[in-house]
Amino acid sequence: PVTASSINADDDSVMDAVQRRLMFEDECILVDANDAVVGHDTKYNCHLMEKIESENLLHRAFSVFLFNSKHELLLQQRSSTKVTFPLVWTNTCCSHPLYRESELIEENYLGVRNAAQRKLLDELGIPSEELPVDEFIPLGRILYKAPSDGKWGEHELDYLLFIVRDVSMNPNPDEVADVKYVNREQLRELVKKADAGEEGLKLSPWFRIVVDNFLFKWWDHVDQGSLNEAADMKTIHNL
Ligand code: DMA
Ligand code: MN
Repeated sequence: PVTASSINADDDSVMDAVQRRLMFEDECILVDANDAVVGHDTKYNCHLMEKIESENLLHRAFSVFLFNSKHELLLQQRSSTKVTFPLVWTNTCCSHPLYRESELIEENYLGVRNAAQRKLLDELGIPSEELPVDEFIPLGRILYKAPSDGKWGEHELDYLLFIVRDVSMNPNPDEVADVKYVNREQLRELVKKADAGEEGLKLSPWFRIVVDNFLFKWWDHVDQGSLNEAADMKTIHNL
């Protein structure tokens, strides 16, 4: 569908001011395919498809999957002002650990956990006290590339973090258009609708990769309280 964002996807002058600031302020961590840090670059450069291809830029990211005590998964719809993947439905929260000391810590995945705590506050208004960093359970890493609209896209090494907690929320409209908790059946329905192109419903490519490859089996571990057994932080899944 032709949307304001797809028409304007290549024109920086119409980029939302909040998102533009983040594009230049956020300094992403560049990694190689084994997740070794090789440098850093702006969020802007890291998401330009042309640079991704010509310089083989790959950056570190994280995706949080938050479940409540009923073991429903919290989804968000990205705001219309996001530069990449506006208005798509996706997992609870995604972003990038930044090139700063607190988010580069590799021991116990503390850097990505710190970044997750920061962005869950920023995007969803979840108080950090409600999300102790040691409760994020890293389950795996995926490497993927996905074009968005126009000149933009993703090429990420993405840490998948699960957390089971009842939280309070106050979504930030600059980041989030809508939120909802879903059970397995409701998620399956959503995937069906997205596949059928119903109601203009779209899912993010990285969420879809996780749904198709890992989510339902890891959901069983949420139910069984055995997430630690599901974790495999050695493999980087190239998907
Ligand atoms: C980037 O998410 C991370 C993944 C896993 C796609 P994002 O575009 O929501 O990042 P940010 O919230 O920093 O704009
Ligand atoms: Mn990214």
